[in-house]
Amino acid sequence: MKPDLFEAPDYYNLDDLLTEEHKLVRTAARDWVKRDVSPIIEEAAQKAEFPKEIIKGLAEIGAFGPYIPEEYGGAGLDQISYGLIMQEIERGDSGVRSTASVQSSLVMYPIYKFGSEEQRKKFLPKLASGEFIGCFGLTEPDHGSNPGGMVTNFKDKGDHYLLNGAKMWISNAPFADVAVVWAKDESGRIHGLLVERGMEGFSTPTTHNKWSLRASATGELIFDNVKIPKENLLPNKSGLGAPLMCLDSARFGIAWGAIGAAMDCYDTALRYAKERHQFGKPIGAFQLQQKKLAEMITEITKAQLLAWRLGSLRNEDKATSSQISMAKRNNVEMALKIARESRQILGGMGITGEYSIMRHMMNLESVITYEGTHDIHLLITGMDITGLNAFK
Ligand code: TGC
Ligand code: FAD
Repeated sequence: MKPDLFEAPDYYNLDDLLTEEHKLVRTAARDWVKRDVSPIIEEAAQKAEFPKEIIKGLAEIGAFGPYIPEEYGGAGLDQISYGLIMQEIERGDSGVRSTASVQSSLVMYPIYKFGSEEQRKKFLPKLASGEFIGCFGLTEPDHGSNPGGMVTNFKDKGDHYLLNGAKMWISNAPFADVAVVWAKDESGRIHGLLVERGMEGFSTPTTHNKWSLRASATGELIFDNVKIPKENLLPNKSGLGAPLMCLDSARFGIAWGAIGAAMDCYDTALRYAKERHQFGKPIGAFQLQQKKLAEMITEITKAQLLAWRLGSLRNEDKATSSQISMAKRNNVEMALKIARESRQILGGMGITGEYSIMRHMMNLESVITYEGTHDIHLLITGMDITGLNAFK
């Protein structure tokens, strides 16, 4: 793979909106991605292996629990810092950002928000340091966009719960130490349970043959009469709203992360367009290529503004779920379109692993599907503005 020459575009001087702390956090993440992710990520993706050696670095840049309070091992940062970290990581690879998103927003967040003090103390510091890796089991083979229909269930057996069912498409599952699993009790109410590796009847087979997010490990969670100690139930919230609150946080991170992937594709294509000559001049001198590049930077700038404003609203605890859906949907589609256009600018070279663009493009096909598909987020916006529910 070519050396990482990335230079971040900032067409509207958005850095002026950031604090010194935001810039420091971003620089740490950006430098780490250049040093420790870029040199190894292409090979990891080609081999379809999660590069476990980066876990320590992810913890060191604050990517595991950026906004979780420091007393539990988190970085105690604000939402814009969290977004910037996700942006920089996804600039390297969406699969690496996936690992960080799941750990932070889908595992640490529910334990922090809905867990007991004992659960917080037992799990959060180890998750923050990367000693433990977590995963989040919501999706099932027959219930993806409609998680409320889940059939995974648990029964109260007096001194423990008995968990049965299966989850599918679970990021980090093959090597996770702890899974936050959403399951129905005997009355059909959804609860979160902490399922630990080694519990009898719990297995995590790997999902193979992915053309997307190849550097992220995906698997199933299978529960065959798993005995769950009662102290492993998250006590402080139940109902579908609990996992959906976690998704709000992760979707926000994706809205920023997708900008990173788009920036990397744009920056690569811009450099290539200035260096590659055809018909006696740089291809960047042709109007058709300039149109592509000009539209890309316009869309990146709009996405940056959307993400920044959403981060400010989240810092004030004012962002709605529908606003988060709009940003996730817009920014991921923007990144996917930019990846496709950038790949064309590189001609044949664009399909090789010499450049990051094709990997980003394939990764983004998952990003536009997980955490709520492109269609689902449109319907959430539709419901918000009309007051009419298209799901029911
Ligand atoms: P609905 O009846 O509308 O709502 C059920 C309850 O939840 C409340 N609620 C929310 N609460 C917090 N945050 C939100 N965003 C919420 N949205 C809804 C709602 O008020 C209600 O509360 P209550 O007290 O009245 O019961 O639910 P529904 O069944 O009609 O579904 C709505 C829909 C379709 C929007 C929702 O199911 C949905 O978002 N579906 C998409 C599923 C999804 O995103 N799955 C993601 C799986 S995890 C993943 O992909 C991780 S990838 C990680 C990586 O690698 O980065
Ligand atoms: P379906 O829900 O079957 O959707 C199929 C199609 O139908 C889509 O185009 C969808 O938009 C459309 N559709 C569905 N309902 C409607 C409707 N009402 N109106 C119009 N169109 C509709 N899940 C987890 O729980 N944890 C994870 O860590 C996790 N990681 C993932 C990692 C990867 C790589 C992938 C690919 C997925 C992951 N997922 C995870 C699952 C992901 O959230 C689901 O794939 C996603 O929610 C869509 O569900 P589905 O694949 O079952 O598709």
